[in-house]
Amino acid sequence: MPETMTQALQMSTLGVEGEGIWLALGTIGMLLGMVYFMAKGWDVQDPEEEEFYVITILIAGIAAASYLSMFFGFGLTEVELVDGTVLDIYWARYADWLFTTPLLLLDIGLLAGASRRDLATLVTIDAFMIVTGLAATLMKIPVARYAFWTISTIAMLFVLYYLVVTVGEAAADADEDTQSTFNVLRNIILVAWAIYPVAWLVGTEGLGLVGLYGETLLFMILDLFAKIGFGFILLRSRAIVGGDSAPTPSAEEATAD
Ligand SMILES: *C/C=C(C)/C=C/C=C(C)/C=C/C1=C(C)CCCC1(C)C
Repeated sequence: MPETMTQALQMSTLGVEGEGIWLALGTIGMLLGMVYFMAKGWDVQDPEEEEFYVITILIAGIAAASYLSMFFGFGLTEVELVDGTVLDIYWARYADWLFTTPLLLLDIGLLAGASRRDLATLVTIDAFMIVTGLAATLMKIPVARYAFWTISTIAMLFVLYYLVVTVGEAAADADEDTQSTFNVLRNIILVAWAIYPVAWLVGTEGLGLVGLYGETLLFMILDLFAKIGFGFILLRSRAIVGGDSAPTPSAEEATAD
């Protein structure tokens, strides 16, 4: 094989620091999760229960596509800072998160029986968090990067607060199954999500204490936990079965205001 082709192949399969192995594992993990959720939901008839399957399968599918694109080096770009430092950035993550984080919040919000207004607020602040996070990632001036990181992190604290307090209030009216599933999923979000800004800060986008190899591994573990682990617990729960076990958003809305 001509040398340039070999190099191109190595670039696309191993990544910059050999992190391609984690991107491959991430792709496989997301695909396995997606296939499992599809198989499990195959003959679900209940429309409410079906909704949770559709959302959760979509989350795994979007993440699988994003991981595959990063594995092939497509989702990778270089950002040159004003001091000449060049950062290797996997921007495809942010495209993934822009869709998957609102869908995760939709899953837990629908489970809790939150009102449509509360769901809309939560999703809006969340999208703001990802967009400002992407801005932090693409800025050329270091101080601007940290300024946007701070804005994004504040938005994340709002999302987590809103989830615990407002969505938590809606969940408190639900049956026992729903409440206990909500508590587990809420804790997964509280723990996993809070690590993302730290990973950014210590990783290549921030202080560079951890290289691309370690950072990609960390994000892969977090992504699988926050999406597949989350989906596994949600879809195995009896709480998602419709009828009187989970209040619908519209029923909740009628009593909430
Ligand atoms: C499946 C993917 C998930 C659950 C991703 C969550 C991502 C975040 C909570 C990211 C947060 C960030 C900040 C709060 C600061 C700026 C950098 C980000 C985007 C990593």
